[in-house]
Amino acid sequence: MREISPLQRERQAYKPKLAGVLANGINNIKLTFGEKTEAVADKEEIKALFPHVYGEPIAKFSNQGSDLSTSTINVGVILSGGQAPGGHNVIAGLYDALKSANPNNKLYGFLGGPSGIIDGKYTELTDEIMNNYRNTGGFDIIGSGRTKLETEEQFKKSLEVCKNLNIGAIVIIGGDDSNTNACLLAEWMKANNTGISVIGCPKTIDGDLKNDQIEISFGFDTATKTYAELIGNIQRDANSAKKYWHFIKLMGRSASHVCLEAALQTQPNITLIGEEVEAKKQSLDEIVSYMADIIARRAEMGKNFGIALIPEGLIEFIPEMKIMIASLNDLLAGLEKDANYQNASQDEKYQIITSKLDEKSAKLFNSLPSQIKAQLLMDRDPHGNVQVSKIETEKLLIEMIKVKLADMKKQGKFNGKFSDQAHFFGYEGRCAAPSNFDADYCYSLGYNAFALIQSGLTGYLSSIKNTTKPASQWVAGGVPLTMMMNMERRHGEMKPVIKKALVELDGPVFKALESHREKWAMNDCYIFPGAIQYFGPASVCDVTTITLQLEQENKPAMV
Ligand code: FBP
Repeated sequence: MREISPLQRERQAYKPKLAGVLANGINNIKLTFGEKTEAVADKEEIKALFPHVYGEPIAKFSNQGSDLSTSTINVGVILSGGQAPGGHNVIAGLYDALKSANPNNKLYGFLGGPSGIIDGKYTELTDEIMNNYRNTGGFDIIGSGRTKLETEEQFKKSLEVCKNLNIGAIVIIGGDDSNTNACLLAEWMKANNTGISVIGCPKTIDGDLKNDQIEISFGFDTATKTYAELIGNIQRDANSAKKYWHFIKLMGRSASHVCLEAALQTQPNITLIGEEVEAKKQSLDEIVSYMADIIARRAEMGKNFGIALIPEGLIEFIPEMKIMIASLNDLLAGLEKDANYQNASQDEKYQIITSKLDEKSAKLFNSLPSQIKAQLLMDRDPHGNVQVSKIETEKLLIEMIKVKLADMKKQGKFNGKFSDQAHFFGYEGRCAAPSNFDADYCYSLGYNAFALIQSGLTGYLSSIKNTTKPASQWVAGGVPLTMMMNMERRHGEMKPVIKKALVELDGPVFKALESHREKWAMNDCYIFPGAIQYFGPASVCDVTTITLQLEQENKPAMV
């Protein structure tokens, strides 16, 4: 018998709330279609690359009848990319829908991410396995991975595996890159008349897989609440000891939603938002000056402590860095098979790189501490992304601020003390036990994915809307994946990918931060949110993120 904590035992008994329209059971759902759709940008290129799944209409479920297929089906499920709280509940929702439709249906979990379907590594999910993972964090039920699905050979191997297991549909649970995989696979499966459909589910703690049709990606709610708890605890420590400046880097590779939400929940002294840095074309030096100024002004008030939140992806938003990183990406893609470069020492590598960069980027690269240089040259992930979680931006800023403050001291502009602590919160939140919101939302996403499959759809993303309302009012349907795609440069080539949603600087969420941050900089308005609550009043346990409330209802929420 597995040993589990008392909380996990209680949580296993939790029955996630289903979106209203799905709550009458899988055999009481009818599909309706909206207008045909277009890609968000680069329409012609996307249409040409996805001729069989492009432009399908938005799908919506109602209870006005029932027209879903009742035939027996085996489904394969893949967890893809970084972990996000609630993934197990997506699988639980899919499993329960599939079994309630027909107990002979089977669900196969492919092991270790997309590579599982290529290599034929799988397990059949059973009641016993599933029950051990309900309402738990993590992706360990079947594991995850970041393999990019794109070659003919990979697709053919996947088809072979599916044929052996008599699989009629595949569900890919992932972020923008993983759902790009889903779209490529759906296109290939349809183009080759395999009869296998592919449905995606929107996952990522980063919160950047969202648009008019997808209100939130799962995991964002739990992860941000977990980080907010930790930040609140540190704020209380800082406010007690009054001796450290805490620099806290928060995950979110390409967008600053996590940092923004955590800031609204905790009200720290400094919050950097990458999208703002880019819009204002701020240089690294300007960011350092902005932070040093707040540190000096607080020191004048006798406050030699504070909290600064830094988004993980900051470095790629600083225009000069962005240009340099884009050149590095192309250069490194070209040097992948260059034995001279691969066998060179670290210092020689820096020289080779510097000789190939333009003058400005070379100068910037050389000005960075060698640790950061090495981190910038690390392998890209299989989708071509820089591994920003490994770049210690918080430490880079601390070092640069020390130099700036020393200079300000000489000029009589800083008379305080600066003692630093660096933190990085990322992995701490990605496998937390899902909040009630994520538990319910994920279960509905998975259940809904099966409804999309039995409607005969392919190349769709499972969509649950109206999420700031009680689950009984949630709306269920599907969004064509091609609708979210555009062309972007990856590994030195233009590729079709799902467009990431960045923080909108004229949107209500950023405006809420902007209107408060000067007050939060000087006064200590810290909020201590405490741990996620699973049992208790709905006003505590079921409340959604401030981001979601502001985006969907423009409600002032806590701020
Ligand atoms: P996904 O986009 O796959 O959801 O992952 C996001 C993320 O958590 C980022 O915030 C972070 O930069 C990255 O994963 C870290 O990746 P890894 O788990 O490979 O270290």
